[in-house]
Amino acid sequence: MNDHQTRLSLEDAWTLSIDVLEQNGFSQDQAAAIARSVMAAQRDECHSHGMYRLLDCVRTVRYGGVEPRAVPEIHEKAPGVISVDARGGCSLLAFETAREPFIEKARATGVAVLAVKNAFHFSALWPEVESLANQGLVALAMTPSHAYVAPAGGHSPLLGTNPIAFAWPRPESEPFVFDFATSVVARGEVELHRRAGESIPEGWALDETGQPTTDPSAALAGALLPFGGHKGAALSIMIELLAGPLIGDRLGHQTRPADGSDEGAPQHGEFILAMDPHAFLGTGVATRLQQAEALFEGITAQGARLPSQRRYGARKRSQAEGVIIPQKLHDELVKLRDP
Ligand code: NDP
Ligand code: PYC
Repeated sequence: MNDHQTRLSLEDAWTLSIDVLEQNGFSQDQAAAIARSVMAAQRDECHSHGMYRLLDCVRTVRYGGVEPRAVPEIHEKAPGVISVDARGGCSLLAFETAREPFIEKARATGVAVLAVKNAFHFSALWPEVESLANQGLVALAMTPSHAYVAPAGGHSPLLGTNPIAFAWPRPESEPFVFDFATSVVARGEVELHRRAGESIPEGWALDETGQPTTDPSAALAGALLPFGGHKGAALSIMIELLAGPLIGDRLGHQTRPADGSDEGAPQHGEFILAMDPHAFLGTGVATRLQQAEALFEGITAQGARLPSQRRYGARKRSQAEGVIIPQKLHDELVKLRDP
């Protein structure tokens, strides 16, 4: 920890988050769902979607981009399809509202999709898929975010940063989980570099004229690049299609980001798929989960790490020692709590 940072217990960080949200108009339920997500991210040291995102939540409610007291509404669409209308509120309470019926559906039908619609969506996806894997399900989630990313070979923002997250239950440890943007990094990471006065690595972004840049402000005004060139871009397009037109919601370029810039509605959708291994394997689930363990052991035996390994380590550390956030962020949050 350095002089520009402050340490908070998990309890104090939780209380500060809730107070900031409720003071700025979010209902108790909306605030709690948002705080659970940003606190999980802060605890696991996923800084780009941790407490810093509370600033976006307040900014968005102030310009009218989110309905802070929305009550989500569940719709049964088909035996394996459930939809939850966030009604302009945050995606997080919509997911939480639909989570139990979704799990029941996945268990009853073997495979189920949850379509979250009309949601202000700012969060990391891993808490959602991890929570499903903790119930023994295999889960995949994706959302189209906003037009921040140039297509491979292009020069202007069109695709979202479009994250994809996957979780696999493990018999004797936390689930295997990955969750990443299909841009080289999440835009939040570029924003954190800008706030810290640091340049970004080459290969992350283009400026407004389509030239490569290492200046985070120029990158935020320009376009991020997809990871892996045409491969990341194709995955990103798939995410736009599944979490947009397929579920009856918007593409990334039809939305407006949290800062209220650009035309369009601030809300969009999320697509979540859950698969129950029992439907595929019956009594053979334990054997097959053990087979998967051999793959994980093979990876770590080479000295490589599993996605989520760092995060679970950070979780243990934060549970013992609390979280560290920039002093500047703490001051900004206190100001939002005590206007
Ligand atoms: P990263 O590029 O940091 O990738 C994160 C994933 O890769 C994690 O699962 C991480 O595991 C894993 N990982 C990182 N390094 C390694 C390694 N060396 N070996 C194995 N696995 C590794 O994240 P992004 O910047 O792309 O995305 C960050 C977050 O932003 C995500 O949670 C995403 O959901 C969120 N996001 C949300 C958006 C939205 O619209 N709501 C839009 C875009 C992004 P670990 O955590 O253990 O390090
Ligand atoms: O970090 O790219 C991002 C992002 C977009 C929307 C929410 N997070």
